[in-house]
Amino acid sequence: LSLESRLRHAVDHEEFELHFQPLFDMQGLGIIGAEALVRWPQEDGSMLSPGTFIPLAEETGLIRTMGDWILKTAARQLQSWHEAGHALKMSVNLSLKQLKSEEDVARFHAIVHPFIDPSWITLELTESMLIADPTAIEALMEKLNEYGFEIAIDDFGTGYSSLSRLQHMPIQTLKIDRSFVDQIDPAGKGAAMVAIIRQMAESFGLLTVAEGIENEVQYQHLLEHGVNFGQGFWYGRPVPDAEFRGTFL
Ligand code: G
Ligand code: G
Ligand code: MN
Ligand code: NA
Repeated sequence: LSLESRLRHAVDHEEFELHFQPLFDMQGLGIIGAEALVRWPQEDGSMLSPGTFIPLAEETGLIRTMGDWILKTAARQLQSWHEAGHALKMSVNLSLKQLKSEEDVARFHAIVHPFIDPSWITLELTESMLIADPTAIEALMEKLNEYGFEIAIDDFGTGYSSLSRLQHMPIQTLKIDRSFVDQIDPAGKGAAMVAIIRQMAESFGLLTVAEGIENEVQYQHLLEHGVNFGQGFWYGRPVPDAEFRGTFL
């Protein structure tokens, strides 16, 4: 069977899982939320990561049905954490193909609101999604905000978005790309990029998340630069719900 027909079958039968990676407040060290990351369990017990099937899901359009399931499952998970007394936020990645019209925005709201108020959900759009048709995407982001969803720009610093446009975009958070965190060595250029993005975020009135924090040197450096939130293997890897609760809640 081709990967595409297996993927189609998996979408029809909802054969995916979500893993959750914790997000921490840099100052307080407390957990403030999680990012939902999709996984595809295989018959041999292995787990395919999204890099191997999201591009195909995007090409085939399957990402739309898959994305609805991801959003619903993330919202239901968040409801269950909230019911257990953990007031966390949830970040969910979106592909450009999932966000084509106002109907998509209304559907996202209809999917989420039976479980949780959309203001607990942050939708992550990559910087590259802003480039093709910034006027259209900006209007849809405004609609998302109207329904209560927050918006974060993922992989920020790698995508050549127009800074003058970014300044006026209805977004709340910049996620500093992992590649800049990787380069942190107090004298290196990675540090300069972190400082620049942080300062820009501040003057645009945006919060910052540093992704891919793998050690304490990076953490300290990001803290000193005033980055608001952190995520990475140093805090915790993406894990299934049971392990997430056992480890972080
Ligand atoms: O989890 P992993 O590091 O393998 O993720 C690889 C890529 O897949 C990341 O860029 C991530 O944003 C993307 N990804 C993970 N989960 C989802 C999802 O639910 N929807 C979309 N569109 N992309 C996702
Ligand atoms: O593109 P996006 O930011 O959505 O990608 C998220 C992916 O990054 C997750 O699939 C996760 O596995 C990966 N990731 C998260 N933290 C780290 C980290 O500290 N180091 C590395 N190498 N990858 C990470
Ligand atoms: Mn992401
Ligand atoms: Na990223």
